[in-house]
Amino acid sequence: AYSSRATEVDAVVIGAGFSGLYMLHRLREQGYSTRVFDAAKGVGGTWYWNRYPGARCDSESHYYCYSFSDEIRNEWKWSCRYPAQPEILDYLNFVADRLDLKKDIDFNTRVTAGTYDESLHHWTIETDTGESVRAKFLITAVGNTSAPARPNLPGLDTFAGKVYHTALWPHEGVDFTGKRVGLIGTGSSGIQSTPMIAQQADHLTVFQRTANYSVPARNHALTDEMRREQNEKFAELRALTLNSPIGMPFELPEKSALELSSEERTAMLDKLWDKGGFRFMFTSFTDIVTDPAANEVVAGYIEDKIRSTVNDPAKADVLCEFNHAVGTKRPPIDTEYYETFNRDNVSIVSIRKNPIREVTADGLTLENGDHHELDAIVFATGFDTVTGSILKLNLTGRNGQTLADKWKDGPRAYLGLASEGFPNLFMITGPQSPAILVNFPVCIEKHVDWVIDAMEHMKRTGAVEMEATAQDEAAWVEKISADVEGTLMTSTDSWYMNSNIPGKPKVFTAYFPGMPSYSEIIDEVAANGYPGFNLRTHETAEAA
Ligand code: NA7
Repeated sequence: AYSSRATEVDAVVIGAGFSGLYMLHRLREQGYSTRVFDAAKGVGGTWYWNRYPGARCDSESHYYCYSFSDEIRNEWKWSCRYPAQPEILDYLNFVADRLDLKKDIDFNTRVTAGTYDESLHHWTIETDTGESVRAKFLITAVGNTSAPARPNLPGLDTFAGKVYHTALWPHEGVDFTGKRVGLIGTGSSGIQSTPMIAQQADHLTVFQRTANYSVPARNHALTDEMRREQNEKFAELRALTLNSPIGMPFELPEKSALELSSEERTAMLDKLWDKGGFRFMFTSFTDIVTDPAANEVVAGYIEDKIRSTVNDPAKADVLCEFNHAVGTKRPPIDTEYYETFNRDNVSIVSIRKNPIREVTADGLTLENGDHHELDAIVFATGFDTVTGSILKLNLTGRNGQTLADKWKDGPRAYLGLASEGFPNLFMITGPQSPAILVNFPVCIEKHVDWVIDAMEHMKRTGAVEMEATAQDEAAWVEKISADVEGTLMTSTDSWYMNSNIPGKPKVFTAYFPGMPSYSEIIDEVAANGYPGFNLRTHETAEAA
């Protein structure tokens, strides 16, 4: 099939998830010849790989989807408030088929390198299928949680049982019946899969390094009536979405937790706890991640809920062994996570002060010598987030500089979209954009549309090269850190802080003030002829 494909195109897009699919659609609409590569066998990105039991979206279905097409929105019916992974994957397949996108995607194909040629102004993209493709533009649509990370536990290769990672889950599923399962990690993936694995396994032991603060999702089926209402209110909800820092159609919080009496606070939190999901964190108070006292109010409330849910005080103690401020790591939402610890076949082990020393043939041993016999180990240990998936592409820009080298002290991405030294490279949901703090489709659509506008601008003005300036990029990088200074976000090791994996430089990796002000900034850049970028024609490029 490859021989029929063009080896010189306008654009190469890497990734066929939410970002890559919409990017391909827009590029094609504008008449750019495009090739898309994805290592998976199908579309879906994150939703292709993360097939662990319980995997589901934490944004509600009616806004965790594309907004660009009324037809697509009207034709698709979500079954519930928070759809599970198979349904989201079905949706992305539906969109890809509806727009006839798959014919331009090379599946089973991993990009192994990309190199910019300064004299010819194009990228050469190499793949593990031996292809080499030239493109004027290289667009990464590789997501932020796409490079699974697994700690190198000594002895893991001697383990006689099965080893899984939530993000690399076998497509045929896993049957844990009769098995003693150890699950490492209590982020969203661990918290979603724990209740499901517990229902099947003979025994489940959750190994927790960091106690998390989870809030009930309160998932439910959607009735026709509910869907009709969501559709009728689409414009109103969309306006709320675009006005929201996190890109969700929520009313913004108005008051500091500290302005309210203790009864008022509790009443507010009770109401939101019952509603479920992200509203609890994001519509309660204005100052949860800026004021330690406000933070303590919310953390204390969650702790009370955990202690009143979990019957065994010893288990509750472990689940409440908090060592970070609530909201400074990605907040999980759950379906019966804490309730699951009331089952006799589920235990929780703190590995914070007593880490895993080694894996043996029949289980794992902690530092203090405690040994846990296991038939299977599930790593819910997350990802080399944000930069991992981009750096894996082995990109080399101007003057032979690699992106890995340029980003050795942390990502440097002007507007979260481009990087100096890497002309005509655009990153959808790139580092230092708000993406990881925002309902992804909102940021994705914004980025894709912005990139298309930039390419159209180049076409109109005869530019062949668009490159961020070192100066404006430096100012942006500085702003990213300055914006979170003084907040609690910097107080924790988290993947927001690039510090979930040993050895990565600890820097905040997102634009913090939220989607609306970010959109304003990048819209203004577009409206003003792209200040902060050098736009070169053939002639000026040669002169430079
Ligand atoms: P996360 O949120 O990064 O969670 C990973 C979890 O694994 C977290 O509890 C980590 O503890 C734990 N972890 C990581 N490495 C280790 C080692 N070496 N030993 C013990 N425990 C470890 O990943 P998820 O897959 O849950 O979620 C990723 C995103 O997907 C999520 O934010 C949503 O956007 C959906 P730590 O907190 O680092 O101490």
